[in-house]
Parts: sequence; structure tokens; C-alpha cells
Amino acid sequence: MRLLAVAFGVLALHGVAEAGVAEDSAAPARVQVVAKEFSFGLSRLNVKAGPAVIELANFGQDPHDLRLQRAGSRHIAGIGVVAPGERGELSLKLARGRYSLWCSVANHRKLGMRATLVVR
Ligand SMILES: [Cu+2]
Repeated sequence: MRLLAVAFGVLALHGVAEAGVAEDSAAPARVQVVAKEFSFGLSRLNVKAGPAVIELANFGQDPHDLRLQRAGSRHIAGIGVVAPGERGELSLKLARGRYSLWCSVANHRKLGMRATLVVR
């Protein structure tokens, strides 16, 4: 009986903690990048600054990856190689600016696998 009460107490505390987190953080913006041979299609071209989830969906027949760089920054973020039919995700915090997105596999960037995302 005592054990049950303790278990319930832990569950209740856990619930309160989760509610607190949910109130503090807004849902991240989501951007889907559809990769094909040879293009990058963005679900949206503009997004608000803050937490975001970028998804790379490979609708092509070759493996592709994603690189992301803010104009003026030397840092490059990315999603590793994603096999055909698969998806990869990257959670990050986006600062305002213009971001270049591209596929770094072979010469795919030159062939057209690139896009621009504006963060406002
Ligand atoms: Cu590629």
C-alpha cells in the first residue's frame, strides 16, 4: 500500500514537471526539406527565430545529406547522409539571418541541391 502511494507521488510530480516545461517553451518551428535529383524543396522559405526542427526527407533514388550555414557565420550545421526513402532530423536554435542549405554529396550542390531559408 505504501509502495503504491510512493509510486503515485512520483507520477504526479512528473506530470507537474512536464506541464511546466510545456508552458515555458513554444513548439519549435518545423521546416521540411524534400531532396530529389537534383533539387531541394523547402516546405517554407521563412521562419521565425528560435528553436526549430529541420527535416530532410529523401524522395530521391540516391543518398543525400544537408548542410546549413548562416550568412556571415563560419559554423556549418547539418544532417548526415540519408538513404532514399528515409528521413533525418536536426533540432537547433535559429538566429535571424539568411541561411544557405545544400547537399554536400559529390557535386549535388552544383547540380541544384541548394536553397535559402530566411529567419526573421
Ligand atoms: Cu545530394
